[in-house]
Amino acid sequence: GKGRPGVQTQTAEELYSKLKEDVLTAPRRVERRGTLPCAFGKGGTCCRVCNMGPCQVVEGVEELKGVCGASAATVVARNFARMVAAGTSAHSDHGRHVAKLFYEAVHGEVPFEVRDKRKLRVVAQAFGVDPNLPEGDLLKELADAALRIFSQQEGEIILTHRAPKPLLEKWRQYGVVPRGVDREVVELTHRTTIGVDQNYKNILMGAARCSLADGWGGSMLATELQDLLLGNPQPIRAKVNIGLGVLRPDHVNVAVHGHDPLLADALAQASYDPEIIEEAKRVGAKGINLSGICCTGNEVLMRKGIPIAGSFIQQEVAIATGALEAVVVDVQCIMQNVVEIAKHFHTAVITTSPIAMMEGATHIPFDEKRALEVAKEILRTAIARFPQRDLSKVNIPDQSVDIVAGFSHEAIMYILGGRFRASYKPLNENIINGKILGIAAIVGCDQYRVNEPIQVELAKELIANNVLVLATGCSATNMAMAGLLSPEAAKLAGDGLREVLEAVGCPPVLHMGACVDNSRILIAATEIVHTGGLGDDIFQIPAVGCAPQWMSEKAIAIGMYFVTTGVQVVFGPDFPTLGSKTVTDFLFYEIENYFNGCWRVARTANEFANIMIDRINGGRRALGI
Ligand code: BF8
Repeated sequence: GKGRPGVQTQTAEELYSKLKEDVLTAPRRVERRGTLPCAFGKGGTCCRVCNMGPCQVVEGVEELKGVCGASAATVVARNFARMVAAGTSAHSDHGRHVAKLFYEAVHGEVPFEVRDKRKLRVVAQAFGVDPNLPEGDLLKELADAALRIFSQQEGEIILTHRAPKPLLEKWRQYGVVPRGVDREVVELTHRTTIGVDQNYKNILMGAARCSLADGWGGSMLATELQDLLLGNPQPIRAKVNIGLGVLRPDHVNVAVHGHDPLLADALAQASYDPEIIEEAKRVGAKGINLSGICCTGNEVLMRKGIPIAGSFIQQEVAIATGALEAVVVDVQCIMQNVVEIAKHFHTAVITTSPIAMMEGATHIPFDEKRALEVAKEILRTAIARFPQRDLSKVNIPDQSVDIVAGFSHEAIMYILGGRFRASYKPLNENIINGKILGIAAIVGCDQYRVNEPIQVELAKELIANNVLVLATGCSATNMAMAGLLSPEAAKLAGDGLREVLEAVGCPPVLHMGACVDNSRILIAATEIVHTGGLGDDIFQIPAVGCAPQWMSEKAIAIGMYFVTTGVQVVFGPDFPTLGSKTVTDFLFYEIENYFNGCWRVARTANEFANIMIDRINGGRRALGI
């Protein structure tokens, strides 16, 4: 920051435009490619599933069906379903990694201890394990039950039984209760290959079932087991900084980027190791400074209070500070361009996963059984880069903001209801009496094709209208950087919401974690239903969700499981089915007749807010409140 020796104080924007002069950055690639992405791909009407094509398909034009005769509806539904399958596989493969580690941990192969016994019993019950078993047996049965979430060939995966009864019955009625994640993903990939499922509705119902295997399966499992292994997030009262300004000019700076908190946890431990600190001092640094990027950032922020350097769109500019010795990546949302940018600086890009290698990066495989050892090796690689830091290139923007994060669904319950009568009752009451109009989740990515801070504008508008905002993923990071995650931001709220927030010292936007932690919202919604007064199914809660700058297939999987759970979900600035009116009408309107949830698309903060507040008001009217 200002006054720190050897550090200039350009803003992140200035830094980025300077970087753009030397190297092709992602925003510059957007400029160069023109403003419009491929029209057929964007609308979902490019069919690439066989070698008679690829075929561009136009709805309603016989001549422009696929060579095989595939209609636009079939092609669009297939492409959409494949996005759901890919998104589900990403969250769930992350979950599998956690489940495997959990299995190894309870069988004594990796040291660990579950501190939160209450949560252990709740999770055991959710996985169908008798919570009164002796702890050793309980853990082993839980580990087996967790692995079944992936491998179960027939019948309903047990976590779906956490849903409110009427919702589960609806899912049963329409045949979308998922079997094991692996089966659902494989089947959906199969049925969308050439010449298999050609009924768009049937394909979309398949996508609905697969998405539930994500939300009420792989993602939920990842969240719950990570909480047991690493600790259940609690609001970190001590303020945490967030933004590029968290990089320190006098430390070896290491950014953890990706999605796996296990790696980040090991790096955090290693960074406190006296031996490592001594080695850092030997090269002239004061120590190791760890920060996070993307969802790994959210994970370590929620549980450890480690600061976030940036969201998805800041991964290049973080390196351009010239003060980053290493970016340590695992899986998901890591841009190939990172290596190109790093070439212009002294930064090491270190890959750690056998399924995510990058040309030009250093590969140090992460092995949980030797976690601390590997973490030290990674930090030593970073320390070795410190003497190569070019002071004339160091530019740490003086941008950082204080926030409060760590709102697991349990934490929200404690804050609202107090430690001894933790419940959602006060929240329900405040929704019923109208102090809180409703609940909105602003989740998902940020990306280079949208320049306006839509999440922030939208959140402000919702808060001003007494809507409590929940956030995860890169949207949470964006709102954090705008100051909306500090209790002082309660002053932006309408009178009713402000009164509630100020009574408990809560920010108006509650950071619930990474993208897999959207499953926390499912559990919170279920608790709200069970608490009473707001209907007996999730769709009746005056609540709505959105992902204003989504870019990853993962976001589509998340949106689909919320829709199938009964929530209206608004995406923007584009939606991948717009090339077929038939499919879009189904997902936007007809699907509501099955699951009471539906999709919408919006482009500006205002459009988002109007749709979302309308939905919340509609929900209130239906409840008669
Ligand atoms: O899972 S919000 S850009 S980092 S996909 Fe990626 Fe999107 Fe960020 Fe995390 Ni989620």
